Amino acid sequence: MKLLYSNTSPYSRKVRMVIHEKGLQQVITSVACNPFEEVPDLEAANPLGKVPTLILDDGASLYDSPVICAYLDALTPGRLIPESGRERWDILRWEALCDGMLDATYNIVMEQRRDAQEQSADWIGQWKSQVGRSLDHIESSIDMLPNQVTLAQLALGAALGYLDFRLPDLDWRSRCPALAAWDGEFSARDAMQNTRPEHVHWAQPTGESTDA
Ligand SMILES: N[C@@H](CCC(=O)N[C@@H](CS)C(=O)NCC(=O)O)C(=O)O
Repeated sequence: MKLLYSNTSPYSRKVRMVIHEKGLQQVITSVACNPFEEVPDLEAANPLGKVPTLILDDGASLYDSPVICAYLDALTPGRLIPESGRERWDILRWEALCDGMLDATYNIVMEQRRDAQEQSADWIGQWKSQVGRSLDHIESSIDMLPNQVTLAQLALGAALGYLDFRLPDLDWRSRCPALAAWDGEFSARDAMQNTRPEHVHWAQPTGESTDA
């Protein structure tokens, strides 16, 4: 299998964390690419041209990140997503919440890259409210996470890591001390340490950073 990913993409990070937790590194070749450039392999595999995209051994492809995570999880025993019952829906809801917080953060990052006069303060305000409400909700329900590691914790780690990486001024730790304590411990995990985003500078004619 081949994973098309970007080092700075938080959705890719969640998938790469699943690969680590499930011990699938040997069966997946990870290929870094910049989805904001023309990448024929990526566009052929995923008409949306987004990372992460997983290409299976028979040439079929899977996207987006929740689909890839569920597929990889089902490959081996020791599930990150419970197979049935209420627990399954709880974990998928956690993933949806963390991914939604990521969507809002990503939108802010992209909007703030536009020329100042083209940016919408209304939209940025709306996305910041979504992030703030999500953080408050997670802060008050962090004790509801299961004791064993599931996809919920991986999605949360990826979302908080992206806030640190792209919006450090938001200072979510001051707002959410319980979450900060949780993150302090969880960040030490191999899956988090081995997937940390780095400032990648793809060759751009303008010299601007256009990675996620
Ligand atoms: N819902 C998708 C979101 C994927 C996504 O937006 N990826 C970004 C990088 S973080 C991307 O490839 N953007 C390129 C584009 O929008 O053209 C998922 O969960 O995989």
